[in-house]
Amino acid sequence: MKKKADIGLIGLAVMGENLVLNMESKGYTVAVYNRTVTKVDGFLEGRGKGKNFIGAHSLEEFVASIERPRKVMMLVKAGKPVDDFIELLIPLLEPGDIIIDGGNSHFPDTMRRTKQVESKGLLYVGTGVSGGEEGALKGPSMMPGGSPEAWPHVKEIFQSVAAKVDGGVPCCDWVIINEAYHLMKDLLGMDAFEQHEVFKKWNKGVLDSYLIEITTDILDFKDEDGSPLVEKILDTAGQKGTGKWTAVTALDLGIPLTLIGESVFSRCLSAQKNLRVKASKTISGKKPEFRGDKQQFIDDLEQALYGAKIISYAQGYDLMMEAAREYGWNLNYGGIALMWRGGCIIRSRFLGDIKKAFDNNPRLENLLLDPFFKEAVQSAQESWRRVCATALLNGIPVPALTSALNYFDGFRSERLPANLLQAQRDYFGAHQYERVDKPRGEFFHTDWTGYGGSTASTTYDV
Ligand code: 2AM
Repeated sequence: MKKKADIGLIGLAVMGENLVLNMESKGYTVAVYNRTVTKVDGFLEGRGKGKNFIGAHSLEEFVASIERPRKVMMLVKAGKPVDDFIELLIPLLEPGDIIIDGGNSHFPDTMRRTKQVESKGLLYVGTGVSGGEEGALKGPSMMPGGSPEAWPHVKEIFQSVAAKVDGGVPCCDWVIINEAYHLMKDLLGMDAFEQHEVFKKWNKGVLDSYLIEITTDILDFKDEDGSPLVEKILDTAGQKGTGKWTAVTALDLGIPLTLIGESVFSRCLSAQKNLRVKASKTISGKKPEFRGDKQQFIDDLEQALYGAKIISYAQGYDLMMEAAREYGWNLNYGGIALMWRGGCIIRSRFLGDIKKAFDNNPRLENLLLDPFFKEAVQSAQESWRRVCATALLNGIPVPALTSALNYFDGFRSERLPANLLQAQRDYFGAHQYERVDKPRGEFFHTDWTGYGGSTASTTYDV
């Protein structure tokens, strides 16, 4: 065993344990520490036995066991525990040492911590580690940011543990898939095993992706009595907060990230189980009744999912571009797509097409303006409209599919009815408006009622 560790990791929970095993398997010696110190011993006697780990029972011992410049990675609960460990580490570390946060921290926290840690002469990296337990062990998608000077020091370790693919938003795909499942189940009357066959086929086409793949497996998974396990799972979704953070950021930046917003709200509605049970007994509505060609509808669904998925990426990139402008980030958009191609739960064949779009036009303003994606959405739209219309007529909620289609129709409209909105705002609040026949930036106020006066309030943007 080497005398000192190449990297240290704090937080031996599921992700931490799997990530250090991954690092060790790539030839690195890893120092490990955990708040509850007994977990360190448990790990060294269990999955870490006989391997190149240095277990520490105090932070002092932990820091002293790492080669300089030290790389100290935390995989602890997001929020206060991260700040607490930073406070404890700062006095123990020396200039040039690097603190790395691998938890799912909210990016404004990472920006704040980068400043704080850099002011002490240390470097900071915040990195998303996606791919769940299996990803951490076999190769996660890693999405680092923070002090640029830290990158050369962590690059080798990160790239060797990260997922490899030939040739890095996230919960929206999931919801669209759930809506397809809902339609097949309640409108077409298909059981989970029949649906499994459809998903299996979809995974060989344009929808080929990790989430379609795991859905295929889930639908075929039998409970002890031989029936599909999925039908026995309570329909109340949990969330860890990343979807909500993304939607809140979009609201702060004024970007129409409607799919992720709808996805988060759909989960909230699903969580109101008791209320829904009560409502379902008292409110009557349309009962699903399918008339038509079942196979045609399934083919339409595939196209609807594809169209909505393109919209969700177009919206996600729109948000990243605005955040980059707002915070002065220099993002490599094609590279981001490639980073997500392995390990990450949003990995899909499709990400290679996004990379191509940015290679063809590095200044692409929106994915929907790229010829490949424009074509794909245009050819999906007939099917997609039929699916949404049929779902609405049959009373089956499809918030993600429809909000994506609404966004698409809004995005391709030269003129939206916001002119009336501006008139109303000027009428009730003297908020002023711009005119189609005058240059942008010139504002007008009208005395709509004849007794309103001519004082206009100041204008503001979202
Ligand atoms: P524990 O084993 O001592 O609970 C995931 O929960 C990881 O974050 C675990 O390693 C856990 O340590 C750590 N963790 C959770 N809350 C923490 C806190 N308030 N301070 C320090 N570590 C914490």
